Amino acid sequence: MRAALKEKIKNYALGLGLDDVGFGAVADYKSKLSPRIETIFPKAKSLVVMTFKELSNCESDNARIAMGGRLDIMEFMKSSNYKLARYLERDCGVKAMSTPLSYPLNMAPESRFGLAADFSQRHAAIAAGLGNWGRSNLVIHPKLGSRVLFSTVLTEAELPPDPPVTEDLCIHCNLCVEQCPGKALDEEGKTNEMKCLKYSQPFGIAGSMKFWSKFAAATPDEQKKMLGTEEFMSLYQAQGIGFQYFCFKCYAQCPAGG
Ligand code: B12
Ligand code: SF4
Ligand code: SF4
Repeated sequence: MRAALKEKIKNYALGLGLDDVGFGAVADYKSKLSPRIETIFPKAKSLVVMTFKELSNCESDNARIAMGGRLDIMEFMKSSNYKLARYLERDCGVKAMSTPLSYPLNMAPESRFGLAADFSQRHAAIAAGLGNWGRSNLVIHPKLGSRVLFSTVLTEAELPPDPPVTEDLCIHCNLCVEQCPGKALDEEGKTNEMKCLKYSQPFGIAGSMKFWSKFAAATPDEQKKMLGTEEFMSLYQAQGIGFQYFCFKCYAQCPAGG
């Protein structure tokens, strides 16, 4: 009965056109920094984790083309999230909740101003047997490699979990560490978030704070000039589209998997 429901859900999810789907038990979700799943959805028993392979856009040195590919995949992911959760509720008769694949994030100090998500997609992927940690701190999928994104639907249905990936998929080539422009991966098992952010999101929150502090201290004439700069326009654009990544190196260049 549970196995049949799992199969039905799996077929539906794969039919959406995504690349892989895994099932995990809530008890196997082991994120130290994110809140317990019970605080989000008390009846949740299973995680249905979807895997999406990113296009080659992320290899491009053109930051707009690279981010354009990310925006495309995020749209597909959000729609798949909603469709799968709705399928569980409407067609399978079980409660389900989608989880954000990136934003919104909790901006309170205890969540490190948005750096610890309410739900960790990497820990969910590991619980659902979709991969394990690489030296980059990204989750490597056995067939699809590092260049994948994850999104999860939580459900009250008890679905048989998939076996964990136990082998080390990272080939320890050290490319991610060497190629990181921000030296954010030097310490094993830890991403220096501030160093990563400086390179990967130059027009993110830190860039915004820098600009607006300068703006506040400027004369009206200087302010007028500042609003005509590439810096302001870039901040405006990054905010308009949610955020804009300028670096995909650890993610796009990893040779593991497949
Ligand atoms: C906030 C965030 C960021 C922040 C902070 C990153 C961070 N250290 O957590 C910043 C902006 C820096 C960032 C950068 C990137 N991100 Co990001 N990010 C997120 C987000 C929204 C939340 C992450 C979170 O909650 N972190 C806090 C908790 C979970 O981290 P943690 O418990 O401390 O675990 C960390 C370490 O302790 C360590 N770790 C924990 N347990 C273990 C166990 C072992 C054995 C090892 C070795 C390590 C290890 O790994 C973690 C990474 O530092 C997630 C989406 C989501 N909701 O999950 C995407 C997500 C993690 N990001 C993703 C990506 C792709 C990126 C970037 C490549 C940017 C880009 N251009 O796309 C870089 C990669 C940086 C890197 N190599 O670590 C993907 C990763 C996919 C994958 N294949 O693993 C995610 C899952 C988005 C998604 N929906 O798929 N990100
Ligand atoms: S780039 Fe090399 S060292 Fe880094 S995660 Fe991939 S396989 Fe591992
Ligand atoms: S996204 Fe870029 S800056 Fe951030 S850890 Fe990866 S390679 Fe380094």
